[in-house]
Amino acid sequence: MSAVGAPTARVPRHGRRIFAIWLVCTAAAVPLIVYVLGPHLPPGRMTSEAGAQTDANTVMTALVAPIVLLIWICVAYSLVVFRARGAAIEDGRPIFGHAPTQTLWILMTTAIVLGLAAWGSYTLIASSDGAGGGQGPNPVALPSDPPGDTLQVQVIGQQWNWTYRFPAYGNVETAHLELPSSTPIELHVTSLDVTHSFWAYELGVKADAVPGVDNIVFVHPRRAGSFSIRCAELCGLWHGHMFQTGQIVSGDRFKAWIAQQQAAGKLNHKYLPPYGRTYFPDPTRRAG
Ligand SMILES: [Cu+2]
Repeated sequence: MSAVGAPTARVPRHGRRIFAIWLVCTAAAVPLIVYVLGPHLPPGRMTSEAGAQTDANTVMTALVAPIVLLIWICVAYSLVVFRARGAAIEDGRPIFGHAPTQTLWILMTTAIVLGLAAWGSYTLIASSDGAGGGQGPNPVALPSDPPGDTLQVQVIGQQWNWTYRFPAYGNVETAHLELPSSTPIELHVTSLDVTHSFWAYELGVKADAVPGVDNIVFVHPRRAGSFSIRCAELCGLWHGHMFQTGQIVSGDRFKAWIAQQQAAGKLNHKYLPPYGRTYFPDPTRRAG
């Protein structure tokens, strides 16, 4: 920083020292974040969608680390080097701006923000996994899966439980969610009564469940395993009861499971309205 009335005595080049310390710390921290912390960042890699979120979290953490380190190092350096010594209370030298620093700051923040916007737009539009994240019935980009391969699963939120319907299997209704590991999935999230939010953490899915709305979410499983399901929208007294554990299983196990569900006739239709793309709460239904 340029200062007015600088004394003629040689002033140490604080900026260069700070830069050197910052460079060493950043060179150590960024590879640690990418290679050591990154694989442990949420939400994991059970699905392509979750993997893309883990990648995004890794990139963001690696990008923010140099900025956070610069702030910490400046503060620590100031505490050590610039702290008042002796009894006299003196003001520091006034600072009147520094054009190169300000220009660099504007250029760097612009580059980071525009770079992230370009990367985000690219992954949204060009990804072969599609862009359905529960934003509505018309995702801006569809997955490039072969047509006919996709399994549609309707997720119905209801005070206070989740129910699933499989239109490809005669609208069989289940109280538990199992998904085949080798098949692209298209979740259709909706609600019977109030706004819920279908949050399947390990799948990388969080989609609002709203009556009258068909929110589409694409899921591409990558490996078998169990995942937690929660409601992420305070929906009434037993909101916390909307917790389940779902499974991603092999295609054969899924076929056996769904056949079992069909055979058991676990249909809940006397409680739930017949299958539709969306549902409305009782008063509207009664009003026709
Ligand atoms: Cu809920």
